[in-house]
Amino acid sequence: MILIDKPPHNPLRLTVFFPCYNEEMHVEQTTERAIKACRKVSDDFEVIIVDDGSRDRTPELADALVERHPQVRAVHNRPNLGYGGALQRGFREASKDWVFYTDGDGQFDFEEIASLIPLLDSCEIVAGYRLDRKDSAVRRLNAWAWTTLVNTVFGLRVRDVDCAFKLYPRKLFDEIEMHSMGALIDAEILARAKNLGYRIAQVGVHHYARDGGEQSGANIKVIARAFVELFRLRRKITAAHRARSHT
Ligand SMILES: Nc1nc2c(ncn2[C@@H]2O[C@H](COP(=O)(O)OP(=O)(O)OP(=O)(O)O)[C@@H](O)[C@H]2O)c(=O)[nH]1
Ligand SMILES: [Mg+2]
Repeated sequence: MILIDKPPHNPLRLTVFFPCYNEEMHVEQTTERAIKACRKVSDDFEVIIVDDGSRDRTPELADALVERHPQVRAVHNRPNLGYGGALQRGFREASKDWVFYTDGDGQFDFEEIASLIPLLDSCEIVAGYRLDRKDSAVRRLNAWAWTTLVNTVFGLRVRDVDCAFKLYPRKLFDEIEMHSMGALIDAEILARAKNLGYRIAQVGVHHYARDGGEQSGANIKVIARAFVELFRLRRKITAAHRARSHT
């Protein structure tokens, strides 16, 4: 077994970030909820709003939140880099030992971070899975097929690969490269972490219907891009694994 040198989780030094693309309806409430939940689990935390090239009022609202809350930072991708580009930015900007992300549109409950932390006693990564996913039957079926495909291709055993509710040790992001700019980003991080020997625990979390704003997660372009990236990524990861085994 590979032993990972992981930072302490008691006390928990925590970065929480969430990507926002045209989330003017949600960014304020999401930030307030993030701060409230962080206060309950950490004395040393930061909240990062990753504005991904939004064209609505998200950027100004995010900058105003920074003025109001000393724990909050805002970073702006210009132009929009896509979901994967937004997550990459959040992981690269994180400065605390542990980094948690979720969506910026209120579909998850930050308070459930507390249920991830005890699992760090026995693993290095905690991935959520949606207990009662509030999406259409077609999207749920697609997500099941996608998770099955990703698990098969990368030898993973995750229940809900794209669930935006995960906690990682920040040092992982010094050890891996990230290339996915689209929806494949979750699979890429988990697959690369697994190859380095990181252990993944899983916990059920609640999921809420999106209450407005722009819906785009089921966009056909997003799905097509994820498929193309999946097979490219498999080639890259296999090559990286071979190179490591020869050194
Ligand atoms: N769609 C999309 N979301 C982005 C992008 N960059 C950041 N995000 C954020 O990523 C999060 C997830 O995107 P969502 O569009 O909510 O995806 P989803 O939850 O699968 O699907 P719906 O909410 O049903 O559209 C949200 O907080 C978005 O604001 C981007 O380029 N496209
Ligand atoms: Mg959403």
